[in-house]
Amino acid sequence: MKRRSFVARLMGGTIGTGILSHKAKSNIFRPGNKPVVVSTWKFGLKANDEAWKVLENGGKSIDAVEQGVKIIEGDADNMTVGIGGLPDRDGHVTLDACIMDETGNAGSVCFLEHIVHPVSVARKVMEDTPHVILSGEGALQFALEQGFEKTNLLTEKSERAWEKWKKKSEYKPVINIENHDTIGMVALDSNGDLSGACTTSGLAYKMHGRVGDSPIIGAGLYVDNEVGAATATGMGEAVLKTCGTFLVVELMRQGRTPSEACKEAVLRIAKKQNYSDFQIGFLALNKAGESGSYCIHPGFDYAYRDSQKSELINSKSFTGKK
Ligand code: SD4
Repeated sequence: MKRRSFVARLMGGTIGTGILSHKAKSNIFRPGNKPVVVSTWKFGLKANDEAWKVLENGGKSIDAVEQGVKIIEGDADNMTVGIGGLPDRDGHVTLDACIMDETGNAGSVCFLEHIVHPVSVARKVMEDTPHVILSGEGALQFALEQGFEKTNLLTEKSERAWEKWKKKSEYKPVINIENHDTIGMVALDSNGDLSGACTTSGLAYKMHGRVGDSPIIGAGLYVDNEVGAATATGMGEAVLKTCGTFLVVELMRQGRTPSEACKEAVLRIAKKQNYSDFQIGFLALNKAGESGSYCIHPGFDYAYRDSQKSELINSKSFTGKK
């Protein structure tokens, strides 16, 4: 983006031309609503509350998103993120997480066992290693070296669910049930900087070794501090094949609002893949603090918080035709 046109849009002006003027709203990048935090699904409300403690005190978005999603990772009653997550088909709870800051720096862990807060390990990968992704045994070794504790993540509740599943051993993720509930969070702080985090136990009863979209930069999460940030939830394979959140952010760069960008990314998936039996939800926040989402099937919602309100917003969907 040329500096002049970007600055013009920051000012709410209309100097930007060419591709940027396509569908551009003149105020899309007007610095306005900040701080603000959004996150996927209903449990995002309490994650946002935690993130808000950082944001309302003028803290950084990277700290806010880490603190926010950790609340869900540490909740053993929740069966889709962190401790208590449903295992793979062999009975292992394997976690995926990533984090990305306003400088474009990123860290990720995948196929990680025995650690309650993979997002914090991902942050250590980002800050203390020359790498972006550590996986499996190597990620665990790194976490233990960093002082994280080894914990049994398979709770009695998850083990009972797995034993029940094993009787039929059918791998058919149920829309909005077994393929939902990754927490993806993106935030804009009072300094105007964007960051994001995404963490999950992945699809229940996946093959051992399977890694989804959630720890992959550009798939489950992407942040570009000039433009906006996006996160994804749902069937990771479909998001991976379309570089989902990278696409959403690039569409915002071209002038789409967050909702329009999420919708276009869903349409790309729906055009190429048989979407009847899986859900995808995209959630985006732009540099102006405007948020939006879109999903394939009805049932996805996201949690919103700014200085005025905290609310759950029901997403428009492709098959719901709202
Ligand atoms: C995955 N995208 O592992 C994750 C699952 C998910 O809400 O988002 N569930 O494919």
